[in-house]
Amino acid sequence: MTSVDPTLRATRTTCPYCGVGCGVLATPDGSGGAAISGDPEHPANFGRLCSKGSALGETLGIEDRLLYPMIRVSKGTMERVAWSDALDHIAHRFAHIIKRDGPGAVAFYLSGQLLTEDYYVANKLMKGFIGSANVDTNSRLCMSSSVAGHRRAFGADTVPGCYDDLDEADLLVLVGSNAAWCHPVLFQRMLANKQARGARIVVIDPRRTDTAGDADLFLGLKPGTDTALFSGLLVHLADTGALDRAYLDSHTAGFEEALARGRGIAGSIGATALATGLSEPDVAEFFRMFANTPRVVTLYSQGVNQSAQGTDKVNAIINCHLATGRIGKPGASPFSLTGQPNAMGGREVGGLANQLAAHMGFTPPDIDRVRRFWKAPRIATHEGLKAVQMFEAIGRGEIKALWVMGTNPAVSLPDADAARAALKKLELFVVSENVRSNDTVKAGAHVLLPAQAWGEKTGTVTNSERRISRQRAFLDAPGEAKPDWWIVGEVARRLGFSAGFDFNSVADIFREHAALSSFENEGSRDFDIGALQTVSDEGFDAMVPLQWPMQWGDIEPRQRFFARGGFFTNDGKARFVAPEIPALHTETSAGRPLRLNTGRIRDQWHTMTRTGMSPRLGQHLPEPFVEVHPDDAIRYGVADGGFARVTTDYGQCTLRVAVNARQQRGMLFAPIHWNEENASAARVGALVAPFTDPYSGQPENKATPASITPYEYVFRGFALSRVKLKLPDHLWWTRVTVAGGYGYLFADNADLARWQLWMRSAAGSDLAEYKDFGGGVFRAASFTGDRIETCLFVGPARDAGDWEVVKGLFATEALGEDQRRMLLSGKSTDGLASGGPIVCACFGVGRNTLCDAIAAGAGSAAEIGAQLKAGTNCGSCIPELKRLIAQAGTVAEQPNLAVAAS
Ligand SMILES: Nc1nc2c(c(=O)[nH]1)N[C@H]1C(S)=C(S)[C@@H](COP(=O)(O)OP(=O)(O)OC[C@H]3O[C@@H](n4cnc5c(=O)[nH]c(N)nc54)[C@H](O)[C@@H]3O)O[C@H]1N2
Ligand SMILES: Nc1nc2c(c(=O)[nH]1)N[C@H]1C(S)=C(S)[C@@H](COP(=O)(O)OP(=O)(O)OC[C@H]3O[C@@H](n4cnc5c(=O)[nH]c(N)nc54)[C@H](O)[C@@H]3O)O[C@H]1N2
Ligand code: SF4
Ligand SMILES: [Mo]
Repeated sequence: MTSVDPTLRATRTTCPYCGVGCGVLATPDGSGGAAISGDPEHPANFGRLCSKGSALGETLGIEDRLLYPMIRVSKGTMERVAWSDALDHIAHRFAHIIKRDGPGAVAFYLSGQLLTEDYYVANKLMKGFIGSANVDTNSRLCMSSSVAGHRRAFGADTVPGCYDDLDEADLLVLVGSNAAWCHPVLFQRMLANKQARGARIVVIDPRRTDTAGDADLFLGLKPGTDTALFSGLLVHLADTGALDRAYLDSHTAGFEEALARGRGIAGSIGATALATGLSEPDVAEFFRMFANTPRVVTLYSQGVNQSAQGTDKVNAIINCHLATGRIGKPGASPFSLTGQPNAMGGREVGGLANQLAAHMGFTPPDIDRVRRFWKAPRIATHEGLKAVQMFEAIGRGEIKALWVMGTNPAVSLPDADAARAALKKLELFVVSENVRSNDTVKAGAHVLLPAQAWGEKTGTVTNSERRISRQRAFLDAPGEAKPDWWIVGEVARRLGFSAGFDFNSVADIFREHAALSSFENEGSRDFDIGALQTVSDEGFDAMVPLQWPMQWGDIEPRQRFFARGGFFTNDGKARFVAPEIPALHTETSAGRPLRLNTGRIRDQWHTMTRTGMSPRLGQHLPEPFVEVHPDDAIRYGVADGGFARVTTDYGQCTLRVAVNARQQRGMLFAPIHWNEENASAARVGALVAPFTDPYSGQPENKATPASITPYEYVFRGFALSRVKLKLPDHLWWTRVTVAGGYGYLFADNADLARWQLWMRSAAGSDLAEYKDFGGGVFRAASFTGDRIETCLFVGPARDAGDWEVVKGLFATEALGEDQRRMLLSGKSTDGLASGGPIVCACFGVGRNTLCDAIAAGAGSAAEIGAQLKAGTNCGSCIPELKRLIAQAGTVAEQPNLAVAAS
């Protein structure tokens, strides 16, 4: 926890991670770093930050940054070039391919981590000037089912509620959301409501996550059965007189059909229980709670969206809110939790291939309107290819040029091996990136363009509650990094479109975007920020977080939509949607008897290009793992702490096994963060089936049929070094940033003599060594003065040395005589046991320390906080503290993942 010195001037900006959109105060330290704290005045977080936000200061280093434009000169060789050469090259190649094969042969693949202004310019170039709608974004993998569900029900992609609803609700239903880890600041807000007002919490997820820790009711349903649950709920609401007839009659259409379909899918409590695998009392309890609580917010995230029936799941949820008129009212609404910091801004500019711009679609009047506004020479007239289809078209050679900005598709797309293979076929493959190397860059980029990163770039983002906030620069951009909007604009000019891309600043772009939002609008479209089209440069610089619809002038102030109808359909009425009878794409089989669920962990962000730089964030769960139910572990012969191969029809990974009763029988869970930059065999996207939802095109990331088999390694070990190491081939490894350098956790089957040779070549021959080849042990360290330079510990399965202890010694600048002598014992010099794997990232408190305190009587998170400080800064670990307390006396369930901490 860096704290901001009040005498220094802090810059107000916004966190670059999740869609909560927390305000951040950043105070540069003058040498490239910054102190970070929460902005007490930002209405998304009122000063709070989670573990990831708190550690932002540790992610500002420029060591891995891409600093100059580069062009590939031959296989494996990139050469630095001048910006003008890189831009000329791209424009020339794009123009050539478009002329030869038409605009459909080129594509952009964008990101919800771009700023609204970047997104606007890229979308304008492709859809308005190149004339193709082949511009899609990683939001396809994230929010597109919510977008499609909103559009079907409301006639527009409108989020009806706002964060205040979380304070005012009496019932909070979380569906397919691990908010304790993924939207931690909002989750804390929900817990505060529970504490202050007694709001009850229901969590619906096949896994018992930390989010479920505080739930009054946990529904561990069978995966993919949410539509049945909410269809059953709709029937129950109808049958128990819980409908809002007045609202139904005046503001909605299609109720009877949806109800009839609901009866077909789950016509009773018993039928719902059967369809979802839940018990009848649990289903009945949930239905009763929902029916009897007018102030209910249903929050949903990737357990809903990332599904082959994601759009139907969204509508099944919205149906229940429409039927009870609980929408856009204080404390009552459906609420889509957005993933990325600017997923919403991307939707506002039309970054998806099936949107045009400013919440307009590909209808003839919208196309004509946008064409006139942009003075577009060649506007796209129909939808483009959605992400998964886009990469399939690349694979077939139909798309020949691709420009990727701000996303890492070689890791994050389903069937990621196929996506990566497709990239290699491109005639022109351009990547705008912050980092010099990632799996996508390595998939054969022809041109690399250095983009400004968080802290350097400036513009706007929109959070989950439609609030537009400024991201502001507080650091100078390193090398020749440029804003993404500038890069796209320069290519546009070179393609001959100077007139449409005459932007000198982000404020220029923002004003045009705002003007388009209100162009010929007059209330027909939800997204209207036209009042900002004349904002001055100074006004833009000083802009405070603003929620739309804007609250001024003669427009009635409001934070919410639809309490009194006013939907964006032809007749102003919302549509009930009768969901399809769910057809599972994902049937298991004898060969693939399990379902692989994938998702996130608390302290890492996606493919780890930024959070992976933070030693603090690397402590919680340092290794890629797969969670397995104890019964499945026995059945398939895998052991907690051991290794397993997870195989699907698409690929294979080797992961540490975490046996865990919070996991459902028949399901595996693996986190998505690791990739080939930081692990040998943990790129989980390669396992995922490319099944997509028929309406949204969003991939099913939560249920790929899979099998698991044990995999044995003779040796375990770790290495620590001041610089990145090249480990020997053919071992299992993962890299984690530690205080003072890099740590490598590995497992191996080769002989120890190889490690001795390797260590001598990596660290020189002036080594302190301990070897007992007979006992399977080799340890060695090199020093610079009193500081460890490189050290290596290899041993049999559970005797490689204590990773936490050695990490501590490695972080010590000057080792004492004793410490130096004791190092190779791999044990703590002062005879103390290590604190164990870190649970509280802010204060570095380990699990062993916590368990000791609990055994000694600490009975609440507050008591632990008072004794050890754990949980008293960002609060992200509080759910886990509570779990440890609840588990005391029972068998520990949390995997012991740090390699040698036995
Ligand atoms: N720490 C951290 N936070 C993040 C991110 C991150 O990378 N790291 N990324 C951000 C982004 S972009 C996103 S999109 C969000 C995602 O936030 P979440 O959606 O909360 O995260 P996930 O872990 O992807 O999945 C949520 C849950 O869906 C459950 N699930 C799987 N199948 C089903 C099902 O059929 N039904 C139901 N009801 N549940 C199911 C999973 O078990 C999982 O616990 O997180 C954001 N916040
Ligand atoms: N199996 C499985 N797959 C999934 C998911 C899942 O739950 N399961 N979740 C999906 C979801 S919801 C999401 S959002 C995606 C996320 O997946 P990705 O978008 O692929 O992941 P990131 O690591 O966020 O990639 C962002 C990249 O952009 C770079 N970058 C960051 N900021 C900027 C910038 O300002 N400009 C430029 N040019 N580059 C920048 C970063 O260095 C990084 O390489 O993964 C999806 N894939
Ligand atoms: S909850 Fe955490 S990751 Fe999300 S915006 Fe806030 S500080 Fe950033
Ligand atoms: Mo996402």
